[in-house]
Amino acid sequence: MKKYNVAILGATGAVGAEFLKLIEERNFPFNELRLLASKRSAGKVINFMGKDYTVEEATHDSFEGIDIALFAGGSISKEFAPYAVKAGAVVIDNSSAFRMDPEVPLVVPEVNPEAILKHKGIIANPNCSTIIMLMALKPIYDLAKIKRVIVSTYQAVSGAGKEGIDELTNQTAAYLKGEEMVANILPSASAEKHYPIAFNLIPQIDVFCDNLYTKEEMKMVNETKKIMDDYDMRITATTIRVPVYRSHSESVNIELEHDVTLDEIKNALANFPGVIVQDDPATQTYPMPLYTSDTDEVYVGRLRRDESAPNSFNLWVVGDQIRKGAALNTLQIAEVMIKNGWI
Ligand code: 3JN
Repeated sequence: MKKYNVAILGATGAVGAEFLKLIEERNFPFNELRLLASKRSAGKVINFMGKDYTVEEATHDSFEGIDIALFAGGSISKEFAPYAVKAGAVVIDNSSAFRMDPEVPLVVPEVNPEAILKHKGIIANPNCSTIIMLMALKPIYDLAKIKRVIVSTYQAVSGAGKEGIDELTNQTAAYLKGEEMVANILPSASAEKHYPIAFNLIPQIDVFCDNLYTKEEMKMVNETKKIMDDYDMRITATTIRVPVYRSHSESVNIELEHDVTLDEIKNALANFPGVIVQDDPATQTYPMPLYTSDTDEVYVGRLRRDESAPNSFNLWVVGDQIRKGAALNTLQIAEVMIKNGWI
C-alpha cells in the first residue's frame, strides 16, 4: 500500500494530539510525519510509535514534499493553507477559515463523501457540533426530507482547548475549597468578560453576531445547509457551554416532510455507519458524555415523537467532539481519498 508524507499543523494542541493517537490506532499509511506548531511549541519532542519527533516551527516552506496536511484548526490555517497547496499537498482544515468558501468542500465522509471530488487543494472539516448533529440527521433525512431543525447544544469545555479543561479543574477545586473561582478563558478567550464554568452553564460559545446569535450557532445553521446541499432547510440553534470535560451533547427537534414510524428512524440510525443507538427507557439507556468520550461513534437516544407537531421527533445526540467532531472526521476524509484513489 502506498504511504503518504503527512504534516500536522498544530501538533501540540488537543486536536493535534488526537491526530497522532488516531494515526496509530487506525494504522494510517504514513511515511514521513512532520509535526508543526507555532514558535512557542517548536523544539518540543513528541515520542510517537517508538520514535522521537521534534516539533518544528511552521513556516511557509514547511510543506515541501508533503502529500496530506492535517490542520488542527485555529487562526493560522488561513495563512498556511495556500503555501501547503502550492507545495502540492492536500490540506484538510479544522478551522472555520474556508468552510463557507464555495470553492472548498465541507465534508462529513458518511454524509457527503462525493463533495471531496470538487476540491482544489483544500477540504474543510465542519464545526464539531455540526458534524455530531449531521451524523444523526443524515439517515433520517434519507427516509424523509427534514424541513426544520431546532437544536440546543451542551458543549464540553475541551471544545475550548486545553485551557478550557484546566479552567474547569481549577475552578472546581477552588469552589470546593471555598476560594474564588478565576475565569480567564470562557466563554471565549477573545471575549471581553469571562465567567466561571464550574457549577455553571454559559449560554455563549464564540462571539455574538449582528443577528444576536453566536458564531457557533450560525456555524451550525450555515454549515448544515452546505453539507446537506439543502438551502431550504430551516434551522435554529442555541449553543451552551456546560461543565463537562469531553463530548458534546445535543437536543434536536426535527420536522419531516412526511410521517415515518419511530421504528423506521431507529433502524435507519442503527444501520448508519458510525452511529450507535442507545435508546431504552425501560432500562434507563441513553447516551451520556461521560461514557462516549474517547470513542469514535455518535450516539443517539431519547428518540420520541414531538406530540405537539405533525411529523416531528425529538432526539438526544452525543459524540466526542475531539474525535468525530474534529480529528477523526479529518482523518476519515483522507482515508476516503486514499481508498478511492482520489489522492
Ligand atoms: O467551542 C467548541 O466547543 C467548539 C469550538 C470550535 C472553534 C473554536 C475556535 C475557533 C472553532 C470551530 O471549529 O468552528 C473555531 C474556528 O475555526 O472558527
